Amino acid sequence: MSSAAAKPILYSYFRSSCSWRVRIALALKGISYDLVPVNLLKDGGQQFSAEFKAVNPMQQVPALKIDGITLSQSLAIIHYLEDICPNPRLLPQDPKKRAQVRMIADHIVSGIQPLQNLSVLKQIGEKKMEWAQNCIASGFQALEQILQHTAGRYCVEDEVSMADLCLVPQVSNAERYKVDMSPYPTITRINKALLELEAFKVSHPSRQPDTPAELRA
Ligand SMILES: N[C@@H](CCC(=O)N[C@@H](CS)C(=O)NCC(=O)O)C(=O)O
Repeated sequence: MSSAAAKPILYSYFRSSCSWRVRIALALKGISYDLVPVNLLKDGGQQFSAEFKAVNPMQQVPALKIDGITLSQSLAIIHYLEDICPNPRLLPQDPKKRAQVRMIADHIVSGIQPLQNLSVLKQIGEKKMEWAQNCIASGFQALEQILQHTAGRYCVEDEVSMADLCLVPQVSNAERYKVDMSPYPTITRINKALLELEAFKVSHPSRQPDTPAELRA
């Protein structure tokens, strides 16, 4: 991103875990941006408006307008930010560790979050709480075992990586759906350590321009 370039615009919803991943990356890399809130519940869901569909045909947040292109898919956005702004790096140099970071990120991004996304829970109806708990719990059982082999202070050893950007928002979803976290001590420990970092604090759902007053920290 050149200094003369227009400020990026992030389409985000305060409580969206996928938006939070990108907000963390932007904060870590010190990229300032304008935020356009997309309320996923108001007016039947502002993601379904014609205006937003023109931004992201998938009708999901996040989307980022940057350097003359519009990107959706949080991990694709994070990879672009990594390419244009490599410091601090969010992928380790070592190929094995890089693969572990990608494995953990994919596990959350493809294997857990989509199963408990709003549009799926709407279809599930009355049993949505139980459904979300089961999806997250079975994903976390596997993740806990994986992290026992890969983790240091964070998901893969001691360097904050893309895996961590996916972990914290997913734990927040777990808390929201009242998942019992006691079987996952490694996930809980890493989440706590990450939440102490400034980039995770400023991007937190409780501190966004569209956070309702009653949920503000
Ligand atoms: N794979 C996409 C998923 C995006 C996604 O599921 N976004 C959710 C919020 S976290 C959403 O916009 N949901 C709207 C809906 O389900 O109607 C990504 O990583 O960005």
